[in-house]
Amino acid sequence: MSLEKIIKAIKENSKFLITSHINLEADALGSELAMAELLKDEKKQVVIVNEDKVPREYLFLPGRRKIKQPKGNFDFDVFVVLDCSDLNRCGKVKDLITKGKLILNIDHHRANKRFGQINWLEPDSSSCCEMIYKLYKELNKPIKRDVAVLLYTGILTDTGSFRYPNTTKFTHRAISELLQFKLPISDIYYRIYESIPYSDVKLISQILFSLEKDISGEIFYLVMNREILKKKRSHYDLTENVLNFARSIRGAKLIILFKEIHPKEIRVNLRSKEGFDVARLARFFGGGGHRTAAGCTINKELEVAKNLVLKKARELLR
Ligand SMILES: [Mn+2]
Repeated sequence: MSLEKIIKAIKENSKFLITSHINLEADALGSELAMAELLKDEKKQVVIVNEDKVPREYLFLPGRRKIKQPKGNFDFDVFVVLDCSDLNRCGKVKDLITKGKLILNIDHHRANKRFGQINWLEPDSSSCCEMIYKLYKELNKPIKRDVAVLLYTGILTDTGSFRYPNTTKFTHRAISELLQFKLPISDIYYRIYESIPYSDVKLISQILFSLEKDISGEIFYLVMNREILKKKRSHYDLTENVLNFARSIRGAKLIILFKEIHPKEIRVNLRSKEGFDVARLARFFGGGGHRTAAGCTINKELEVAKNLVLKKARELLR
């Protein structure tokens, strides 16, 4: 089993570099930091390297100060990639891999590209943090309070606060154990979801103003154009916010956000409700993701990209 192979690789090696995907969020950070603690407990040498800085809303995560950026040399034998479906999603950190390094790929994305020598993939796990929790259990390692905060936060965000279908009885059992520490759950929620800068709330209102209903009546879409993106000052993720809001529309099966990154580079974010598989739609345009959350990039003008995606979406919805 691949989990056993991961454990073997941990036991047999001594220097580890941990990384995750760009656009850092709680599951990436939580699993990196919890994994680092586990390896340190095994008396290993560990460094976490990310291309991105830790976003403001996650500055409360214990241990985040130790995270480095990909500058200079790092001494390691094993390259541990967490919560990352594709090695390219590691950004510049990928360039640190040299010949002879062992790559461990630990992930829960269904479309994972199996880029590691050892691939421990659990598409039915709610989050990578849930997998790291399993690793602690498998190694019989006690979970300390700081690690509980990390794992809780990653599971919280990847399950959409325990409401997505990836939430299982195993998830709740894990959470129940983590909550033995009386974690500051309200404070964690507040820091992540209720600390939006005023200027971003104004931008959200502009994006929501663009909301349209497709002729199918089941597809709703929004546009974040150049004008809005240029006004963006903070690192707060508007995408998640507007998509979550649009998901709450009665009768919505598919939500699409078109982001005009450049005049001919349109990032398309997809969310679904009631079973529509958005990963399939994303793959058609060279992207990927989960059944309920996926994305792709189309190198065409906004209106062209919009029409292409909507046409294909209607086709798949039928
Ligand atoms: Mn994740």
